[in-house]
This record gives sequence, C-alpha cells and structure tokens, in this order.
Amino acid sequence: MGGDTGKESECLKIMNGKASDENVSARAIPSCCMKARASAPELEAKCHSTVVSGWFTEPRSCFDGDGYLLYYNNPMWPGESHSLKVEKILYKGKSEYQEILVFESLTYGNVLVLDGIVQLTEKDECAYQEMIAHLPLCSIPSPKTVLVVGGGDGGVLREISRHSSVELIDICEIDKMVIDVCKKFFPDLSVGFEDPRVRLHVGDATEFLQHAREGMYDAIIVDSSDPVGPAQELVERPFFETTARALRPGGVLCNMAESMWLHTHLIQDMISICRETFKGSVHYAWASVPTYPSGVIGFLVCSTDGPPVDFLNPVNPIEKLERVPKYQRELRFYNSEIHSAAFALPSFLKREVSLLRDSPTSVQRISVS
Ligand code: SPD
Repeated sequence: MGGDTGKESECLKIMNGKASDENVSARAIPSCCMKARASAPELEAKCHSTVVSGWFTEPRSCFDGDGYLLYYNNPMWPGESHSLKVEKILYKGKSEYQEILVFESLTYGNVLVLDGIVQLTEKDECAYQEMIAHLPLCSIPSPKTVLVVGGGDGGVLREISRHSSVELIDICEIDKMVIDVCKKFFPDLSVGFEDPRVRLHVGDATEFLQHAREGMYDAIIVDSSDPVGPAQELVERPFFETTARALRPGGVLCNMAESMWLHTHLIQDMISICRETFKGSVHYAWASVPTYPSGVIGFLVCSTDGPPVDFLNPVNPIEKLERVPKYQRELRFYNSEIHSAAFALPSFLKREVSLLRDSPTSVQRISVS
C-alpha cells in the first residue's frame, strides 16, 4: 500500500468531488468517499440545514416539496444521522469560510457546529482535546515548541498549557470568527488563548508551515474539521511533507484521523502517505466521543527520523507533570492507561489498514492471526 499513490489520490479526489462523474460511476465508491454521489447537481438545491422542530440533526437533512426525507447531504457518513435536542440557539452566522452555529443542547451543554457538522460539545470535548494534545506531548521528553493547526476554539491550547516544559505554542487558525465566537460561548475552552506562551496566527496553515523554520517544532497537532472543504488539504501529501519538514528529528505529529467505523479508506490513505513521509513511527489511536459520527474519533501519530518515539508507552507521563494551576482544571478523560489503551485496535481495522508497529529504525507491517 505504501507506494500506491494512485489509490490514495483517487480516494481524496472522490471525497472532494474532483473525480470525473464517468470515473466515479464506473466503479464502486468506498463508503468513506461519497462526495460524488452526495453532490449530484439535481439533488443539491433541496437541502435544509440545522434545527428543525427543536432538534439539530447532523448531517443536514434534505427534503422534497412534500416534506419527505430525500437524503443526508454529507459525504463523510452517508446513510446515518445524529440528533441533539436544542434548548436555545445562541448564535448563527457565516464567516468567510463556513457557517457557524452555536446552540445550547438539552444534554450536552453548548454545541459548536461548523457547516452543519458538530465540532464539540461542552460535555464530551474533554475526550478529544485531551487525547489529541497529550498523546503526542506525553510521548516525548520535555516538549518545548508546539504548533497547533486549526483549534480555534482554544481547547487544545488549554491542554497544551498543562505542560510546563513548553515554552512556545504557535496556533494557526484560518477563521478568526471561530475564535471570537468561542471566546463568547465556550470560555472553558478559549481560556487556552490566555496562556502567555501562545502566539496566534490567523491564516492558512499550509502557507504558515511553508514559511516555518526547518526543524522548528517538537510537536505539531492538527485539530481540523473534516477533510471536506477548507480542511481538505490537511490530509494530503504536500501538507504532511511540509509538516515533517517543520518538525525536529524525533518530533511528533498528531492529526485528527476520523472514525475507524466509517473512514477506513481515508485512514489507509493517511497512513500510507505518512509511512512514506515520516521516517520514524506511525500509529493509529482512537477514543470515544459520543457526539462525533459513530461515537469514536481517531488520531494518527507520527514521528520523524531521529530519537525513537515509543508512542504506546508515554515517556513523559501526565501524572508526573508539574501543575500549572492558573489554566488548569482536572483532566476528565486522559491518563496514562487510556494513552496506551488507545493504541489497541479492533481486528478488522488491523486487517483493513495494515497497521504498523515500530521497529527501532523502521516501520513494518504487523501480521494479524
Ligand atoms: N466530525 C467532526 C470532527 C471534528 C474535529 N475537530 C474538532 C475541533 C475541536 N477542537
């Protein structure tokens, strides 16, 4: 799979509607790559978004003139939807990049939705933010320089702030409006911006990384939305190459990597690219997040050539960190046991994506009996 770049670009092209209709209809479309079908022009005009009869439903539901459900307009998880009961709509707006919705839910606290997709809820955000930050930072000794790509809500910054070894936290978020809205409605997350080690850059992360000094960062954390639209390039080869260049030898990347139940093809693509791009370790981990599609989310962790990184056994355990009281609340999800457990994978996933185990100097496939 490592050299199968044709397959990799095919998946990403289909997801993002770049493949020609002829090519798409001539073969079976993988379940994680349904953009081509969902964006068929005759269906596009009939979408209704967001809140209907007091319920928010993801993805957006599309009805015919008589009110019958036609389809769900999201290429990432066709054939299913998830609803939350809305108590009150708190904010609705449109930035240069996306639609932003914030509502108070009955059971999950305030909810942030971008382009119709749930990004976080107050109740379960801890699982995602804590894992995406501490999986990489607890895997290397004394991280000092960290870059966050995306992450405009501030939750990942809040988690990085727990690490007293960190001296600099750059964040590159493209959408200033997301930052401003979160400061108003998600103060428990946006508190992350108050850390004096944080330097905010509003702009395109690919450009930012292209100008970053080679070997500048100990860790890069990609906290993006799904790879449809603005975040598409964050799962493509050029982005991973620029990321690897900006990491020091033995530096680590942690990238949001979707659901093992829904996106095995995408995960395969990402692993395939990263095996070629990062010369250290490449691993997949996952956590339970009830309000994300299928209730789980994955993380792809990679290290560059250099001092070996054993992601499975945290060398910088969170329990031993010196407390930085000002920005800290208790951890709700992450601990060292969860860290190691997150790399235990179901058999179907090991088989489908040929997941990897480290050897001291290289990566190799593991066999599954
Ligand atoms: N399917 C939704 C995935 C969202 C990942 N990003 C969430 C941002 C939280 N900081």
